[in-house]
Amino acid sequence: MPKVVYHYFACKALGESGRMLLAYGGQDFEDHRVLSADWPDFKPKTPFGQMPVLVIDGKQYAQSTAICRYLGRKYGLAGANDEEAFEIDQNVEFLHDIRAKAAAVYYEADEELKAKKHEDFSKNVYPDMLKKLNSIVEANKGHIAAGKLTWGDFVFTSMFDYLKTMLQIPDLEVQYPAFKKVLQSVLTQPKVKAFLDLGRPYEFEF
Ligand SMILES: N[C@@H](CCC(=O)N[C@@H](CS)C(=O)NCC(=O)O)C(=O)O
Repeated sequence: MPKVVYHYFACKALGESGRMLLAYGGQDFEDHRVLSADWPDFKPKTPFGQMPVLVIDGKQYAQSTAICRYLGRKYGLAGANDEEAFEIDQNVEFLHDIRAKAAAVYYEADEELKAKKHEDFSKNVYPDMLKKLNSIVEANKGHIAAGKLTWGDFVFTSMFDYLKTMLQIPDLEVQYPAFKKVLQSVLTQPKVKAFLDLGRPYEFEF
């Protein structure tokens, strides 16, 4: 087995997916949770000044989607053919589109503008996107793509709390019960569950 180290903040967001995929694949790995106080020193040592970073036998790889796609391929979670793989990519890109829209509002520094944008997006942007995502999940029997468990489900599960915070919709899974199925499909995987049951601490809520 290769020697694997995974660097990410002590939170879920864009990085828990990689941890859960490594656990799913039964890969022994060093789960290095970088505390925010240590980040300024660590940042210049990463390929793009961001995390997650996956290190395999001493070689660093970055970009969360590329990491998840790679691990998905390795562990049989990347679709049965090019078209299924394409569909996973497509729907994961859509998840990131939702995340990016909501993050642009959430991180707006001007509080007045932030409130205005939130009101606008909550009326004119989020409902359509979330309804579309809900239809995708329903059509895929509780999954992000391909009608079965794929690495896309791990991406969704990892970023779910982050998404709820950015969208400012704390009951997102109540409004869209199909989303719970995606979460369950990942969180009930025995090796993922065993890994999460280790109870490694988080520094941030999402
Ligand atoms: N496109 C990159 C974005 C990674 C990213 O935004 N990472 C954030 C944490 S979620 C980060 O490292 N932030 C610290 C910084 O930019 O200094 C990916 O998907 O991996």
